[in-house]
Amino acid sequence: MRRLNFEVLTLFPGILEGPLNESILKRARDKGLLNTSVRNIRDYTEDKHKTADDSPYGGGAGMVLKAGPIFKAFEAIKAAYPGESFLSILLSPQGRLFDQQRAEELSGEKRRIILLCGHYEAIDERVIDALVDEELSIGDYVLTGGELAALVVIDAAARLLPGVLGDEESAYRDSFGDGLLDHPHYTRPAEFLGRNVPDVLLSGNHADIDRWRRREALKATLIKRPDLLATADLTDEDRKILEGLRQELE
Ligand code: 4FV
Repeated sequence: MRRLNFEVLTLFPGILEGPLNESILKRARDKGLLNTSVRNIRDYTEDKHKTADDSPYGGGAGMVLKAGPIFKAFEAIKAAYPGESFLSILLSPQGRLFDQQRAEELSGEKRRIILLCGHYEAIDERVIDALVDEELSIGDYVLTGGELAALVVIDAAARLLPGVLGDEESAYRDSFGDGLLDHPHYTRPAEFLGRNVPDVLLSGNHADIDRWRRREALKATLIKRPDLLATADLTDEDRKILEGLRQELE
C-alpha cells in the first residue's frame, strides 16, 4: 500500500493543524495512508529565550532563521527514523514552481519527505547548502511563511495516493491530468434560473458525452491557458478540434 510520510519543520505548528485534521487529509491520516508529523523548530533551540531567528549579517530589514536549531531538528528526525532515507524540501519563492507533475512524482515518493517552512525574511543560507535537496515555490508571490505552501504540497500529493480519494472525489480526470484544463460540470436541477444543462449530458450517450467533454476541455484551455497546449498530450483529433475552435473564436 503506497503511503506518504511528511515531517514538517515550522515555527508555527498551529497553522497546519486545521487542514490536516479535516476532510480528505484527516481520513487519509486515519487510514495510515498519510503520515504528517509537525515539529516546532523552537523546540530545537538551546538558549533560555528559545531564539530561532536573528538579524541579518550585513544589515537590512527583517530577521533570518538561525541554522543551529534547524540542524538540530534534522538530526532529531534522522535519529527518529534510523536507516531511512529522506528528501528535504524548502518551501520558498526561489524554488521551482510546484505543479501537477511534481505532485504526481511526490505522491510516489518512498523516502520520508521533510518540508522546511521559512518565516521572516529568510533562512540562513548554510541550511540550504547543507540540508536542502530541493526548493519548491507555490507561486510568484510572497507569503508570511512556508506553512501554507507546505500544506499545498501535502494536499496535492496525498490526494493522488490510491485509497485517499473516494469515488465522489475521484482524481480520474483531474485538471492538468493530461495537461488540459477541466470541462464544465453540471448537476441537478437540469434547468436553473432559465439556464439549461447541455442536452448531450442528458443523452446517456457516453461516446457523445466524452467527445463533448474533450472538446470543452480543449476550448477552456485554448481560451484560459493556451500556454498549456504546448505541453498537453494531444491526439490528431484534438488538433483538428483546436483548429476548428481557433476559427470559431476568431
Ligand atoms: C513561498 C512561496 C513564500 C518567503 C519568506 C516565507 C515566504 C517567508 N513559499 N512558495 N511563494 N515563502 O512566499 O513557497 O520566509
